[in-house]
Amino acid sequence: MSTTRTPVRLQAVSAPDQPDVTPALHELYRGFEQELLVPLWTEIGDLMPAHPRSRAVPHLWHWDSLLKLAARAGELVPVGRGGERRAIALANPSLGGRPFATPTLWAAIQYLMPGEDAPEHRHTQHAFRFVVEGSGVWTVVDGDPVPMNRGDFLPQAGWNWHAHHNATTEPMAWLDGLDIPFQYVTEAQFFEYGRDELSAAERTTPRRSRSERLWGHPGLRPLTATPAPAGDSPLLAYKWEFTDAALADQLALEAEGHGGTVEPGHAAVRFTNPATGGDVLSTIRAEMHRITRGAETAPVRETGSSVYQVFNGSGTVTVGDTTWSVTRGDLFVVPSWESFSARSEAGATDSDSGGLDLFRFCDAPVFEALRLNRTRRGDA
Ligand code: 1HN
Repeated sequence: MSTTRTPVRLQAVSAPDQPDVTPALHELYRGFEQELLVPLWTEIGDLMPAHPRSRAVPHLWHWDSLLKLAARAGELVPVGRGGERRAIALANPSLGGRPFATPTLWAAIQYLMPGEDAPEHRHTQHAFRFVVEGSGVWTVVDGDPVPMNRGDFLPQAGWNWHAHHNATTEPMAWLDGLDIPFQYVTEAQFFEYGRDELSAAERTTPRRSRSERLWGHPGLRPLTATPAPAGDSPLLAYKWEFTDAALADQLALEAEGHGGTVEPGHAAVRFTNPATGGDVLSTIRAEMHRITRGAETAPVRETGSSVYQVFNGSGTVTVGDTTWSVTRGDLFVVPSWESFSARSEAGATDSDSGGLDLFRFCDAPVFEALRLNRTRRGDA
């Protein structure tokens, strides 16, 4: 492997706490450069900021623009071995053109044409699919075909074999979230190709996957001889009907005076591992929030970054100093320690829930495991 040596460049500066810039000081700094040394006193402000200053910026992508480009890619670019997936990633404008929505999270629109197959492979990166519209694709995870329909959340833990198969006559698009940028800095990634063709049994299209039949019963842990895999969720799909009912029940309880919501007019659920109650993936947290028409959430800052997708309804969201109007499918990024709030309003798209439904994923499990998580509620 060839290595390129990045020169160290140091600038002697005059500052109240620094010695005068003399020829001797210049010579000391040239000595540091030659030996590839950097003194702390020139770097400390950047290395140890008083609070997080994300390299990422808040940004919004409109779903209708993404969908048009993905559909055009469907006409022009085949899917197959090598490229593996027709996935088009959100590139945060301040992350150097890399396909990184935030410093830790990948988010992409994936598009599969009628009858197409995305070939089997596996990787250490943890992933999920979230379906904002459409149906007709089955994702096959370790041989288990799992249907994907609007509102469904499908975790895809690292190192499982997976392929996708569009069994219908319509194209389908969905959101992919992965921890690719995080794993990139860990330098612990592995990837393998699987089989080129799925078996006939794997190309069937059952209404429920085997994983849902075993693990998808609320509060009931199967006493199965098949042990739950360590860590990641054994449940491969969280169907919209259950998510929707949970949110509707929270708001109904609140209306009846029995609490249940996060704050007035704001219901929320987290997708969890039914075997442990913990996060659905070891590096990614996923949640669905419902804000009733006219309600507004209190601003919250958190360490770690999030990506949101509007699932239902319209409204405005404020990230740091920026406020956007958003509608179904739109995606936006909340960088670390930027405050976030959302308001539900009548807008361009009808809402089947009567409010603003926001799907959110974030890197909180990593921050919690490392005890780097911090939250601040309110305007401060
Ligand atoms: C991948 O395997 C999928 O399986 C989606 O659908 C996006 C982005 C980079 C690398 C692998 C998928 C991906 C990916």
